[in-house]
Amino acid sequence: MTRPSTPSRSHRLRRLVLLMAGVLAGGAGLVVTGSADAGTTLGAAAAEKGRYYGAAVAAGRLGDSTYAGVLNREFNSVTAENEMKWDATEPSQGRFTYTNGDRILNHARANGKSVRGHALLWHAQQPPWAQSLSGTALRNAAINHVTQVATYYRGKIHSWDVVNEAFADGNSGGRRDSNLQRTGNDWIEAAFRAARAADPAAKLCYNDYNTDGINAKSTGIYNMVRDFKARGVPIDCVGLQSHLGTTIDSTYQANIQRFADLGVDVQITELDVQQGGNQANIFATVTRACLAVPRCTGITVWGVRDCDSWRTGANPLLFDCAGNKKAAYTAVLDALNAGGTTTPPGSTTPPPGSTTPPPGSTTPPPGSTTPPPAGGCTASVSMNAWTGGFVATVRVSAATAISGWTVTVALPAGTAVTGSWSTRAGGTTGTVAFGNVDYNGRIAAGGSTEFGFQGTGTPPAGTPGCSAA
Ligand code: 9MR
Repeated sequence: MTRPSTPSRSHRLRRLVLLMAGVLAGGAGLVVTGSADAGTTLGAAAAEKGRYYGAAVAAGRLGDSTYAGVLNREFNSVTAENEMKWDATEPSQGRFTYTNGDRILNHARANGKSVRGHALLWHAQQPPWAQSLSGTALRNAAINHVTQVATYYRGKIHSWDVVNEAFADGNSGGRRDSNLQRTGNDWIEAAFRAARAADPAAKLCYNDYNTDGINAKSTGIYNMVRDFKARGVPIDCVGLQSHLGTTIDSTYQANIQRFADLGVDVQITELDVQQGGNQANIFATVTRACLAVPRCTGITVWGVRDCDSWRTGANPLLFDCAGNKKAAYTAVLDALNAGGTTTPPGSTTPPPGSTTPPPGSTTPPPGSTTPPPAGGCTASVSMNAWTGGFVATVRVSAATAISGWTVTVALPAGTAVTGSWSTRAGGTTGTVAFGNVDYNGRIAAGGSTEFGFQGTGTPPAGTPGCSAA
């Protein structure tokens, strides 16, 4: 088991924040942007900021009603803690087993949650047969593993940790020695290319620990990502695990920002924090740092309750063993609900205080004389398409407060929806109605939320319909 070295081991809150963005000079009009209603769960609050808030899930715990209750209520993204790793999915060479991975995936999808895939290649948790291979035989087996697993889950995984923990600790800034590394320094890019070919819709991430600030290890990874971007190696995001002790690096946010500046998303992938005097503050600091960087698209905590954590005795999570919310939970929720966020790319809602719609916005410009229909909702789409497939991110905006929504999308003939997140899809072909899930139906006046779907075929064109409840 790899342990990072750093850790020593209701009521409805309703704060409507209306931001008067300013009166445009020359009497052009009054511009008012309102933040969304405060979210009452982690997932809802994060969704209102265009992010996800997820948890690592163990298939064996899904039958625990306290565990499942907290998971279903609070989180809108899920990562399989162990069930999609190499030893779990290919226990003998060429024989693939997805039973436990599918249990987690199906639970997540049935409850409207997106799924992070973790992890295609890693030096740890390899099946014994792979540990005994080397050279070309291991390289071929590894790439085949990436291809098979990413193909099996094609269209169902929001982001894949394609390669996990390949850099060395300490000051070298170089790669970790491993059987995979000994197949040649290009093993990481080979894995990313194979993953892209197998699942073009998934965001492909490099994931590591002790990278939670600007240091030699994170700089080594930064240099690799910069090189990949320069040479066109497909990489979409960097995962910062963030297994934290009792302090947080003062360069935590700056480190996220420098990766974002390379043109990749950043995801906080395995957050947990040693319980102690600063736990709640550190959780809040991580949350604020992510919200401050537009390309930081989500946070995952590494487990649901303290007793579910791999860090026995550290009590590093947001819920106690009985499923009660801890002070750290409230700190995170408050940070998510506070103003001052930045809007991730693809979003069509201007950040609070903005008077200029982002490029590609389909919402009326400030000062427009055609407001959205009173009492209703509008939907706008950001489309990422390639030959044969697409991923659509849909923003649902409400002019006045609503308590539910349905977005209808007309798909061209031959096009089919293969997956969706933060919504319930009523069908896969023709005109498909996408309804809200429990945590994102309620939108305050002037607020918005996001969901997504992916599909095969030609992407739908035009503006979807939106009806509010
Ligand atoms: O939480 C996981 C634990 O149940 C496993 O025993 C362990 C085996 O290595 O892996 C843990 O998850 C790790 C994750 O996959 C990668 N980053 C470090 C995590 C904690 O060790």
